[in-house]
Formats: sequence, C-alpha cells, structure tokens
Amino acid sequence: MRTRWLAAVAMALTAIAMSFVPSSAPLVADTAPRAGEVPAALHLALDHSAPEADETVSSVDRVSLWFTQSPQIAGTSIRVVPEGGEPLDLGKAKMSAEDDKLIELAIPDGLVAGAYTIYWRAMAQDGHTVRGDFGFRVRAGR
Ligand SMILES: [Cu+2]
Repeated sequence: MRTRWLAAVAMALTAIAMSFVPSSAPLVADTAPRAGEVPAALHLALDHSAPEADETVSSVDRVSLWFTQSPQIAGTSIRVVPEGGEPLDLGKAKMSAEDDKLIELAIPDGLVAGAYTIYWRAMAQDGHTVRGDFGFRVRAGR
C-alpha cells in the first residue's frame, strides 16, 4: 500500500536525521530550552559549596560558593539565616583572590549549634541573576 510505503520512508528519513544530531545535544528532554530561554548550561549556576547542602559541620568560619562562571561581585550576595531567626549581620561576600568563580562570606565568630539556611544570589557576566538556597547544620559541642 502506498501510504504504508510513505510511512516507512518518513520513518527512515527521521532515523537518518536523528543520527545527525550532535552528540553534545542534551539527551534529557527537560534540559532543552523553551522559546525565549537561555539554555540552562549557559547560565551561571552554583557548582558546589562549603558547607555542602544538608551537611552537618562541627564548626564553620566561612561560607564558600563555587560557581560555574565568574559572577559580577556587585550583584552577588550570600545571606546566612538561622532557623526561626533574622539574617546574620556578616557583611559582604567577597571574590577569592585566587579563584574568580569562588565567592566567600567570612563568619569570624563562627556559628552556634543549630540549623541555618544560606540564601545566595549571583549575577552572571551577561547580567542574568541566579539565586538559590540550601540548608546546613552546626552540631553542638566542638
Ligand atoms: Cu545568563
């Protein structure tokens, strides 16, 4: 039948076209950008941190955030908020002199035991602002 033959040709052409998709293309559908969005991989993002998300530490003298790109320090901030409390007055986050993707907030007096949330905001070189938050705990006794 003619329609069945056309369907087979269409499937073959689709398979050929798929084989030309570069291997660097995202494999997971939900990472694909929607119209008007910048692909997620091109945005600045938090790579890792110290303390890590959900980590319990015995003491902490700074928050360190490593980003995937060097942010604009003027649009970048870190807040530390104790559970049920107000943001701590810790001054401004600073860019590491050795690593322009590392932003640090000093906590010279350390933190008392308890749960904390870090709220961060970072401005990419392209002007996009990205924000996020994660929690960590300081255990009692040193
Ligand atoms: Cu961007």
